[in-house]
Amino acid sequence: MSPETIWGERWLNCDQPIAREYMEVACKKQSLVVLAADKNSMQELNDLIEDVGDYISALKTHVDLIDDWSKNAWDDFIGKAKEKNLLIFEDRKHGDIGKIAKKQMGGIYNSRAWADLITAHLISGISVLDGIQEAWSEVGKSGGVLVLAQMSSEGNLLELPGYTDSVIKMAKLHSACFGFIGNGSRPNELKELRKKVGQGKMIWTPGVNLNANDAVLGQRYGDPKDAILSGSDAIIVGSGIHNATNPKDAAKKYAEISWNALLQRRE
Ligand code: 5BU
Repeated sequence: MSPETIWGERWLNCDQPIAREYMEVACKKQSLVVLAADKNSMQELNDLIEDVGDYISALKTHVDLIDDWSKNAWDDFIGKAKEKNLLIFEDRKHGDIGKIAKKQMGGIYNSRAWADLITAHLISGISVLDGIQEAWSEVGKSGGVLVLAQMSSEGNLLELPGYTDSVIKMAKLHSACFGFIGNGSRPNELKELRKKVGQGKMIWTPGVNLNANDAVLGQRYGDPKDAILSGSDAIIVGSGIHNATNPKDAAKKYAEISWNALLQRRE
């Protein structure tokens, strides 16, 4: 079956090349899983990608939580992820004014060179998207921003009346906007978000874990199938996979659940 048949309206309306690339990879791998690779050493990251890389469709990183980070080790790791056909998504949560966000795409980590996707808050206005876009274009790369419309953590201030609506309104028409982060732990909120976003943008959701009791420090978890059926296009799973006794089996399980949910959604 073609990606168009599988993704339906989303394929037709999300026509950015990078969104199409994600949807194609998801079909090839039969997985809507984005791995949140929250490990602290390069060795652990390399082992993890080797183990589960075939069952995920994108790799989400926090480059600044690695103890033994070096440019060479990182480039190697990104190379391995690319061999597994993964989009690289740095969860930077930019939030500064445009010209600083642009500079922050450089620096030691130089995420403009390797990140295909990056997160941003719109708390300081739309210029953050302009800054990120300019940074990519200066190194001859294009990428997409996942804008935080909701969060999974308890008591987050994005829930204040009007915030999510304003973010969607501002970001939806910006060419750097790949889509929105939605709250994977609350299917009803997600359904509302999908209605507001429409079909033309991705919604990716953290806060997904089959074991809701694993949530610590204000994290909230919801079910992967519910998230996809409520309009999410990718489940972002961290500890549900990397803390599992057998990460490969866990990744396969999340992949299967997410893929079956997508098939069910199109019926
Ligand atoms: P977990 O181990 O599945 O809870 O990891 C979740 C990941 O998603 C982690 O890297 C967070 O930084 C990230 N995340 C989140 O949990 N909630 C949010 O609202 C956003 C990102 Br945005």
